[in-house]
Amino acid sequence: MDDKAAPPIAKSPVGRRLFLGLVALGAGGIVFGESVQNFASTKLGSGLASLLPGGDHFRIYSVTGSYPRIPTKKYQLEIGGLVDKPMTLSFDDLRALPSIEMVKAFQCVTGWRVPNVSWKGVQLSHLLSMAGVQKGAIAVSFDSYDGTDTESLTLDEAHIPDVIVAYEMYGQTVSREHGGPVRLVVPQMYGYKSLKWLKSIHVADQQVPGFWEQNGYPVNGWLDGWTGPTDPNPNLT
Ligand SMILES: Nc1nc2c(c(=O)[nH]1)N[C@H]1C(S)=C(S)[C@@H](COP(=O)(O)O)O[C@H]1N2
Ligand SMILES: [Mo]
Repeated sequence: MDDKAAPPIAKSPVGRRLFLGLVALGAGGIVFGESVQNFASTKLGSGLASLLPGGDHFRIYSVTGSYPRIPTKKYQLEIGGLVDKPMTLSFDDLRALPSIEMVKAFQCVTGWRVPNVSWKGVQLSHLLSMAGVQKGAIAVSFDSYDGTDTESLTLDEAHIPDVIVAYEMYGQTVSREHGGPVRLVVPQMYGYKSLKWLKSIHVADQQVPGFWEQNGYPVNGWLDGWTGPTDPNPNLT
């Protein structure tokens, strides 16, 4: 992989260290969208130790090195592409839809795994049936408010019941650093499929590999049946 192809990447630190630990790859350097200095103050204040890597704890990732700030009042989810009824949903619209709650392990390719994460959100399959998937569609693409990360699922994968558009994590609105207010959660696949700061859902007649896949990760991110290297692209993680 040519390093120049990779955008600036955070080297998987936690909290403020994410901001401080950014590594620029390639000649372009980094343009910061906004400061992230206070992003996790509540959590850090209430238990720094619980966020440190090494145990059963999340590491916070952002391929852009910053975290979009999206107030719930301004949040919008676009659904379009090969659908009968393209739509834009607000945070309140999403919350008003039938929801599911689930408790699942969350696992990153790099080896960390968090058991028993509770999520609440709307099944992707429900959103797809609301929008009305048209003939010829075979895949779904996802864009992030970070402007860089993208993901994709086959239409069949998108209909798996535990694939959700999540707005709550551990009983609270998904936090900014975890991709809030709304992120995708695909529990049966590696974490990179669970796109944070979800902006849009696009139904299509072809599957376009997402950001991580363009950087060496398998398009098929199933936890079972992983045949790739433990860390397909250490530059990214
Ligand atoms: N927008 C966006 N979504 C993303 C990522 C990212 O860098 N940007 N990283 C992915 C990876 S590799 C993992 S393991 C999880 C990590 O979720 P967390 O940051 O909430 O721990 O988010 C995934 N979704
Ligand atoms: Mo990951």
